[in-house]
Amino acid sequence: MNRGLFITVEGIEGAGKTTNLEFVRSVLQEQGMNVVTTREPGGTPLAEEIREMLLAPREEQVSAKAELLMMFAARAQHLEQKVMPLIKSGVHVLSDRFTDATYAYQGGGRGLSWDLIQRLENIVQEEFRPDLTLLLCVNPEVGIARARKRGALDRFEQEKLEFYIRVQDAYMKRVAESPERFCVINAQEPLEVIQPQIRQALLTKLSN
Ligand code: T5A
Repeated sequence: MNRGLFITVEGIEGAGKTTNLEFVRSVLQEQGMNVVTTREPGGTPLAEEIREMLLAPREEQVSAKAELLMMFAARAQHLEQKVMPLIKSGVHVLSDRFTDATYAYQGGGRGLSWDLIQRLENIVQEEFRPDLTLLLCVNPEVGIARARKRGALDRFEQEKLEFYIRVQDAYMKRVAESPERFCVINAQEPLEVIQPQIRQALLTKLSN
């Protein structure tokens, strides 16, 4: 049996990941692919509990290393209990965020070293990496304004603009490191403009 593909969607707050996830799923299903969607941090009951701890605003300063380890704890659980069994059974998995977000937020945003993240990535994931990543890019000011319209802010949404600029820069560094894996979309345009572009980019990558 062929192994399923692991496809991830990335971008800063308000880039439109959640909005476009269903669209991406529909494009893949049109191609006859059996797709399950999931998200990080989260995706299993325990990993969702870790997500709640990570996102809750709190008085106590959260150590960047504690945050990093919690992201990877949630990821280890998600991979072992959900993602890998699906992929091994031939199902394609589409995830709202994965380890590129760790490089972007804990690396770019919090200033932890690429090397530290890479070591944890190797421990938790071994050789496993996404087959394809859709990166939705928006100007951080636009993304934050979109996300803030929704009301109560989580711990990451309370960061300053400079934080998201560093996050966005770190995403672009990831693209430069493995350009063959990424589809980069300018997500600043309205959905009716960007969704045909997403469709085309996905179909091109999948046919390669
Ligand atoms: N995190 C995560 C880490 O720090 N390290 C990690 O390793 C991982 C995995 C998770 C948080 O955890 C952090 C990053 C995050 O801060 P999350 O809920 O996954 O949180 O991510 P958020 O980015 O907070 O999710 P958002 O919902 O804010 O962003 P989305 O999903 O990109 O945006 P979406 O689709 O909800 O859209 C936001 C609003 O914009 C509108 C939508 O209608 C919606 O109202 N919109 C558009 N409007 C106009 N034109 C477009 N093209 C639009 N696209 C969307």
